[in-house]
Amino acid sequence: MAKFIDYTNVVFKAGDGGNGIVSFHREKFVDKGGPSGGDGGNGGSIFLVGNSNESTLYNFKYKKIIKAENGLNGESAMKHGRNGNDLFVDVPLGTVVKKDNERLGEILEHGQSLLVVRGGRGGRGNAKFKSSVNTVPRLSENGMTGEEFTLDLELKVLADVALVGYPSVGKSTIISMITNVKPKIAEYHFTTLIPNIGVSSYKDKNFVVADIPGLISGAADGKGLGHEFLRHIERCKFILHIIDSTLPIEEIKEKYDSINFELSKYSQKLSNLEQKIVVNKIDSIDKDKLEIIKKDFPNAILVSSFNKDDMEKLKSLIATELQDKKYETVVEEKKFNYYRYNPNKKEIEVIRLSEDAFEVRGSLIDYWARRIPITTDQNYSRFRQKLISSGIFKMLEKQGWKDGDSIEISINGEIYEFE
Ligand SMILES: Nc1nc2c(ncn2[C@@H]2O[C@H](COP(=O)(O)OP(=O)(O)OP(=O)(O)O)[C@@H](O)[C@H]2O)c(=O)[nH]1
Ligand SMILES: [Mg+2]
Repeated sequence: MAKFIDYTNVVFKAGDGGNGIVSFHREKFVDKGGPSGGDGGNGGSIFLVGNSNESTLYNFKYKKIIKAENGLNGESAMKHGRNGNDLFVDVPLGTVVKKDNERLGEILEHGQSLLVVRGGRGGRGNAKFKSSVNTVPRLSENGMTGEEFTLDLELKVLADVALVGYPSVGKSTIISMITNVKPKIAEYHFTTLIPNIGVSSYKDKNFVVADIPGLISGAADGKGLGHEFLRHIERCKFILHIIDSTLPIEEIKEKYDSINFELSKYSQKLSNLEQKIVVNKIDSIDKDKLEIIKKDFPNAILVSSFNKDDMEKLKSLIATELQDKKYETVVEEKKFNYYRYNPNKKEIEVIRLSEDAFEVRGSLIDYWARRIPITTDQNYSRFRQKLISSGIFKMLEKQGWKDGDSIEISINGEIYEFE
């Protein structure tokens, strides 16, 4: 059986944009054609997509880097480079996506998608730079790097209702009777090691039921198994608290209280969650015991999980309870957009390295250094122009540089010489 993986981190790398190129029409007997360098393709972006057939994050246990395709470079004859394909990665419903502890979004529905990294924009080819003043443009742009983030994926199982209780009270038996899952059932404690999630239906309503491993006293502090899974049931709309009627009445009460204590100790949310009490195994107790239990738990529903009618009753109760309960969740979807630079002019920094060498830092400068390949004189002039309008030469003057003196500027680890 696949392990239940409910937390992982993965590197998502969107595709880089392809470069635009410089090229000119070349036809036989035609001396000089116009510019014909095509644009680079956009890099592929990555989306997470909710898939109700996935139940764990197991797929990401070994696959730690997920990459989308790069855009291809432009070609001559105005050929646009192919865009990198976007990548759609299936995740189970209930997957919460975080970056540096900030929540990017959450997948709640089958088919719902969340953009996690944006592909880099392709660069323009020289055909795009043709103008009345520059009919022979030797200008082009490189594609931008696609976004790359390490994201935390956290699965909070999305069940409508959770079966909660001590080990061996019959939780797995109940889920096997009311849903499509067939978990292991046995008399010994801790038969269930990872949650079982099943889909049930009553009349035309479908709902998802979770059976989590049995809880024991001390669960919230890590005793037994159930604590690991308590966070999953925080998302439920309500809890079915299952009680074993065959135990001595004092023990029943103690266990009932201790489960509630563990829930409240774990979180405010869990202790506030609405509960319905289900007293199970009534096939194995006598009338007197049944009466006592009825008195102690007047609002409980009394069932035997072996009895079909009882299980129908239970399903009907769940369906009624769920009628007007909705998940309270926030889904913040980023609007899809190829990665555009969003530079901050103010953050430019000029550091003097020596008499005639400076290091310049800042997102605007980095952007242009990456965007404009210094492969032609025109590209060089354009780059220089971008640096001038960014204001760095004024900043350099303040640091003692004189216009006309040659200067070495280091950007992104590359050295540029200007004079
Ligand atoms: N007599 C009787 N026995 C039941 C009933 N429901 C479950 N059992 C038995 O109780 C034992 C435990 O059942 P499980 O469904 O495995 O219990 P669980 O709550 O899932 O237990 P853990 O997974 O260990 O937490 C099994 O031997 C079941 O056959 C019932 O309604 N009546
Ligand atoms: Mg079980």
